[in-house]
Amino acid sequence: MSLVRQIKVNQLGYPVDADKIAVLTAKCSEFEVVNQKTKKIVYRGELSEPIEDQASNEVVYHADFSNVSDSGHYYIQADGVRSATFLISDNPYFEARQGILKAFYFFRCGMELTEEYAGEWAHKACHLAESIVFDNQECKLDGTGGWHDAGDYGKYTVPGAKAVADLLLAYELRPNAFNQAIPIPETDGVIPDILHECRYELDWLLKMQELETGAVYHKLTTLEFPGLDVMPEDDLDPQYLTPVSATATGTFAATMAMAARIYKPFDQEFAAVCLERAEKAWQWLLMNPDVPGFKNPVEITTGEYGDEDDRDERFWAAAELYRTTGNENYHQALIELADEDFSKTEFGWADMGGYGTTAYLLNGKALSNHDVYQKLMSELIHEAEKLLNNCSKDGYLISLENEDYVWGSNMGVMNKAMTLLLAHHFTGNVAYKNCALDHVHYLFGRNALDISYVTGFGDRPVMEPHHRPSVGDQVDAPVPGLVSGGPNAGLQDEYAAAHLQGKAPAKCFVDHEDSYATNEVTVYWNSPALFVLAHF
Ligand code: G3I
Ligand code: 9MR
Ligand code: ZN
Repeated sequence: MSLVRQIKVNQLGYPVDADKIAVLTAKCSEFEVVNQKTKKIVYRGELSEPIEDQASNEVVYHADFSNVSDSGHYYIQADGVRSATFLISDNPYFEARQGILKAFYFFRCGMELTEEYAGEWAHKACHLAESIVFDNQECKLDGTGGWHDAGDYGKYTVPGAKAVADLLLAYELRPNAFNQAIPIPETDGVIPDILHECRYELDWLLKMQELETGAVYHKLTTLEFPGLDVMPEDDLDPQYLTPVSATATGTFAATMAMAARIYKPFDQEFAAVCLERAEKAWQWLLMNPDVPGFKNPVEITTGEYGDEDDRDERFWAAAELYRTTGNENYHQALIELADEDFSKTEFGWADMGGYGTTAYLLNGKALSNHDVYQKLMSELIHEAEKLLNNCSKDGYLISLENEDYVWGSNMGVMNKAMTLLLAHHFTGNVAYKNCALDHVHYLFGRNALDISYVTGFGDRPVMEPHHRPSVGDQVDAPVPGLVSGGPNAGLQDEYAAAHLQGKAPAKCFVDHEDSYATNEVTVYWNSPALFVLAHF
């Protein structure tokens, strides 16, 4: 990695009307904002008082240049050091937003990615063989399609459902952010590309449901991970449909209920199938109230996505089914679950209560139980207030606490921004939205490592993600638009353990292909980033 610059900015830039702050790790008397083209100094300012940043264990200073609001390219200089060149414009994140959505196309399994759409990252169709049902190995089913999970080629129901849900929610709340073609092969100018892209995953998710019972297979992977340089089409080991789980079935019911609602204006037939399947999954959940959390069979060593608590997934499913159908049975189920003690504000692959809360609140006060509505709203606001307060103490202005720098911390960064944006949606309090934007600045470079955590975007982006196609192809640049996991103090891979010992949490990251615990990519780290960017 190149030397970390002492002036950190969002390497993409800042919206014209937004607050604009750079973070400096060196003290200096004043800073200057320079117009890149004219070389003219357009603003001079003084640094803030020193701020002790816990997460990076550094003293930092803020340079506030919010007053600069003419569109253009700029950089900041102070005492002979300078920042990246960045853009101030009305729409500085447009390309990144398109790229982060396009990344889902690059994650596609089971079809050729042609040069027309994939450019130099084109590759042949992969994982076309029938899948073996692990518990009944005579039985083989079609499991083709969908998105690969991550840097590996597994397809897992729960994280796949989180990814689709973020995209569908982004579309529901911000349809105008998806007016323009990406383009992808299905682009038709009628159905927005984001819905075409989600359909690719939804069609696969439908294949994960056991038709006789309504339950949903937890995952579909090979027994072991393939080598890191294996291209998808060369990964020919048999793939297995593992036993079903309640978390998979719950998230399936929830996303299918969402899809039934959102696709209805475009494709009634598909919407009806989604609803029927969602209700079938719900019936299974009702008949199976006590299900142990999913455990990998001993022969299978790929990702587990284990989760002992399925109440949040049931809560989410009940909320979406109620919102889509208006059926009081789902409402009653939701009311009962809302009383139980689990987080109602999280958006992770393990804790999904936030989606249930969002669906219930979006459904509106009139159709809700007064007490439950108030309770969920106040929990969401309470969480947003906590995040706001965290940001005010953080040198890089984000809401993560030291213990949040875990595997996939960038999902945490974007999930928290999502929480703030939803709180803004329901209250109109712009402080929440501004704070969400600070999380975007962190993702694109205003962080302790001066790195953009999104491949292909920013002047110092991640270049060596733990992503098999990026490692295995002959192309120097990684597949673009991928959100890397980010700093992880857990150091759970050998490379991180060997190179990052003793570092502060926010610096436990290495842009190396072997570091899967810090530098892998996944669909469900991309998806909350897309939700967030749809707001700016
Ligand atoms: O939340 C706890 C925290 O309370 C605790 O203090 C901390 C200590 O390390 O751990 C935190 O939990 C971590 C958890 O991620 C947070 O989501 C676990 O240690 C960590 O092991 C766990 O990592 C998961 C990883 O799989 C290993 O199971 C990641 O969330 C998950 O995103 C990742 O998913 C993998 C798939 O298995 C396979 N495909 C690639 C994908 C991405 O790497
Ligand atoms: O590539 C795998 C990655 O997708 C997973 O997140 C990670 C943790 O489950 O495991 C990676 O695979 C590694 C395996 O666990 C250990 N041997 C090296 C593999 C990386 O090539
Ligand atoms: Zn594949």
